[in-house]
Amino acid sequence: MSERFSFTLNATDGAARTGVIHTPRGEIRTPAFMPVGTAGTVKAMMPDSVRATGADILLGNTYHLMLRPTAERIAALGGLHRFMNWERPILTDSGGFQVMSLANLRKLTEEGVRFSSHIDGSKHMLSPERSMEIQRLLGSDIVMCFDECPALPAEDKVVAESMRLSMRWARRSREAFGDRPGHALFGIMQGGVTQDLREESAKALVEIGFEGYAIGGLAVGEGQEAMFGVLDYAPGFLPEDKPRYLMGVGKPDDIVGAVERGVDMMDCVLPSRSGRTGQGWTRRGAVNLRNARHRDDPRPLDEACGCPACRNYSRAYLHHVVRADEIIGSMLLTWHNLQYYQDLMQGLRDAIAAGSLAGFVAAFHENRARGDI
Ligand code: PRF
Ligand code: ZN
Repeated sequence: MSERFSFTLNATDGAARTGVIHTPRGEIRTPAFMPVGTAGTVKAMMPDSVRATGADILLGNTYHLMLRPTAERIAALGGLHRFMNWERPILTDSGGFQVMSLANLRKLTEEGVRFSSHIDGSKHMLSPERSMEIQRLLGSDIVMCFDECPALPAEDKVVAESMRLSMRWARRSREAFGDRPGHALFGIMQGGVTQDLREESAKALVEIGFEGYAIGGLAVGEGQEAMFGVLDYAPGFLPEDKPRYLMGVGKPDDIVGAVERGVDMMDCVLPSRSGRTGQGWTRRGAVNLRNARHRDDPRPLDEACGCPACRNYSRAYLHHVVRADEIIGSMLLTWHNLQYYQDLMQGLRDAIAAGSLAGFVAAFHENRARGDI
């Protein structure tokens, strides 16, 4: 294993790319989907099971872990990897985005954000410097810059001011991160759905210099068409030889569209969260297992899936445990959904390597148009 962080691009097909991110904790095959492990756990999954679905990397959250159990406590116990028993790479988000959606009494200044905890009301502060310190204490392999993400729609002036603040914070993040071989710092592009602002943001980040670049500020209310509109040009503003990460995306068709446009990494709570509400994602689209039509159905959720939910149980059983609020319902559907997402990523990687992405994407959409079984 290489002791440094690097990215190898292996093949392209149109704007889409496939490659490998090398880290001292293992390789990340791209395009990669990162399951979300917000509070030191991918809810309803054991780490070995998450790995068994094909995940190379997890996402963790500065905001949640700083509040509970605290970054200092995790550091004293040997870091987040050991604490949660996941020895492979972890990417941590920087906290600003979660403060804005979860915390109370937020006060934003040039320095950073003061806020009170959504858990117990206690007062806290996050700044570029404090976020870098927390992500270092956690032992994160891929650290995200501290940024601000405005909700859309918003006025151009508001989006521009917010983006420029995020770029000043990106420089402070780079300086506070320092030199940490084997660990990477990713910049985050902002600028809403305005091309000039996206370009200005990309230039500012590239001038500072990062090991990878995220596209932030999307999937925040603009809709898929507008998001794809930005993804038609935004990846092209970023260096070809560095990974590109689209933050907080998305549904399977968002993922396919983003990969077609040159995105290498993504994360989303959707497969795990919707698994806990009885929703299963399959090649034929979303299936609600609560629906009475599954009550007597002996067939698996998805014939083509190798996960334990599909190998060992009927739709009738899944319907029963979901309706009865049994914990195994959340466990099985989360596993299935994460398996479906990782199988989709493997399909995309293989298709890009074979130069057959267009055919793969056409089949993906045809299957979904046919509907569930
Ligand atoms: N910034 C950060 N985290 C994020 C986002 C962002 O813009 C998004 C937007 N989809 C999700 N998570 N730091
Ligand atoms: Zn399955």
